[in-house]
Amino acid sequence: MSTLMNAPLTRRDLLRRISVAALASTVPAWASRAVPTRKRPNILFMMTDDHGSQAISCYGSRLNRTPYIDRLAGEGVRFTNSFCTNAVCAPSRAVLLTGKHSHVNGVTDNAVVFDGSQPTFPKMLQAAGYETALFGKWHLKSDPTGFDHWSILPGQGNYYNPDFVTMGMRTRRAGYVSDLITDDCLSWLKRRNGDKPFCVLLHHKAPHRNWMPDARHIAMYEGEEQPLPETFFDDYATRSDAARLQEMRIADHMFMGYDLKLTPPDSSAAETPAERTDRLYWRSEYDRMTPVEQEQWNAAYGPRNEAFRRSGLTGEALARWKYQRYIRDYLRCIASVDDNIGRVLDYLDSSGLAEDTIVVYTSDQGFYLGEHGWFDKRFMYEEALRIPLIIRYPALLAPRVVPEMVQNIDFAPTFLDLAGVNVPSAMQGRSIRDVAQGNVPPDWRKAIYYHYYEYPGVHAVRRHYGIRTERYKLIHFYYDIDAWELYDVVADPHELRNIYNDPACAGIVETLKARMASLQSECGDTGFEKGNR
Ligand code: SGN
Ligand code: CA
Repeated sequence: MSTLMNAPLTRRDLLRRISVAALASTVPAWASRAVPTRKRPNILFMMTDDHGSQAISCYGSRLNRTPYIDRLAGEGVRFTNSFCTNAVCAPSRAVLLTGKHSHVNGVTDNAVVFDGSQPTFPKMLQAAGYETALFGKWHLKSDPTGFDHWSILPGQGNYYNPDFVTMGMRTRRAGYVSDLITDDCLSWLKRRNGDKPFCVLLHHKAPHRNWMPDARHIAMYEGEEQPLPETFFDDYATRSDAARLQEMRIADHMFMGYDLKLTPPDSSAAETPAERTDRLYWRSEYDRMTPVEQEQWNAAYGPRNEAFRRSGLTGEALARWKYQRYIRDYLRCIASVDDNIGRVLDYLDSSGLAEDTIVVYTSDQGFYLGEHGWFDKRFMYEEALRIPLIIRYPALLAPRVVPEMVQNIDFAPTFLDLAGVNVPSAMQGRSIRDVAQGNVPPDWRKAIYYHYYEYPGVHAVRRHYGIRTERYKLIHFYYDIDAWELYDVVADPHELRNIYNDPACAGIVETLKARMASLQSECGDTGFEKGNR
């Protein structure tokens, strides 16, 4: 590992220092800082939408291989206990930009418009002399702020021939979404102002619902049975009603057309409202494909769908079939993301940028890949709560695996810290730089706090908050329900035995409630059950 601490100054370094010093007099107080002694790193922050760690080979996937993500992990720091604070898209993005919990940054659910006037790490880096850019999924509804250049998908975006909004201008582009986002990022990197360090956010749409693979991966995994998760037929026996009342079961809540790619009839007087929604949703995606793409699509799915129709599957066999269709399409979308990550890594190598560029890979939250019978996220159970997190920065970080608990509130402080910019005290996360170097501060957190708000809403997951320690997880569902769950995540990693009412656990419950109350008061998340939010 090289350290640039004592390296002689190049002309470019001197110019950077002068431009930082010049900026210091005109920037807000939070951006002023000591002139860095080490070369300021570039930041390339790659994030996918809904990529559960169960589908990443360096995280032990039983399902697929992700060679380029694995390469990054092998050359960088892989976190094995990284978590989100609120497992849904827009909230997660607001958290990572601001370094603040949802109730502080305001984006508690996907419907809230992000207040882009608040401090964010891209703004602070921009003010400190970084060139900043954003490509891909954004989902915060207000226009991005703090970026010199941005090109985003409106809303959730589409897989085929998607629209982009580029600096306010909307255009439809030919191609597949993961390729286009990567193309945009690479071409910006090639044409950018080389005197400044850069911070670029490359945020994929994939593998978000409705999991439409590109032509290159459309045949991948076909004919291979993917293992069914052990908890696929979870009967929710020990859980609260929240687990039974959700609407995110693969067997019951997936659309046959839009999700499962069984082309629905064109229209029919007999269709139910749900069938109509399905048909319209699927048509709006299918119609984006060119005739050639539609032909490729039909050549792949047509015979598979015919075989399905002939099979007449019902009950458990039908649920298993749905799982196979879902998981294969999901993994195909990831294969395209992984290939595109390979393109980015190749570019960093060939351009000589790899050594001084912090490359991050993460996802906005985890995802259920059939565990508990589910797709989607939201619940504080492990699969949605956990996020993959890999950071490669050869100039500073030796490769290692880090088990300490980190959270997406830590991203903003970490980037600022690594760039030598003061971390505002209002940020609630903490830089993970020391932890990533293997120097764990003695007071590093031993518990994380979580709060999910989007109810009533799609998938009907009840509002809940909770604490997760290294051993236990305590969850309280509230709003139109009042239910507690406690899991021993070490003895019961699949969270099948809710032990909240076990008299032997009374002491643990009491301790965890007290610890949670202190986390809530530390981050200012109090009073909400009385209707404040
Ligand atoms: C859409 C999806 C949901 C998904 C949310 C939020 N339905 O509403 O399944 O939970 O997005 O996802 S869809 O029929 O429109 O695909 S998030 O990642 O943006 O939070
Ligand atoms: Ca998401």
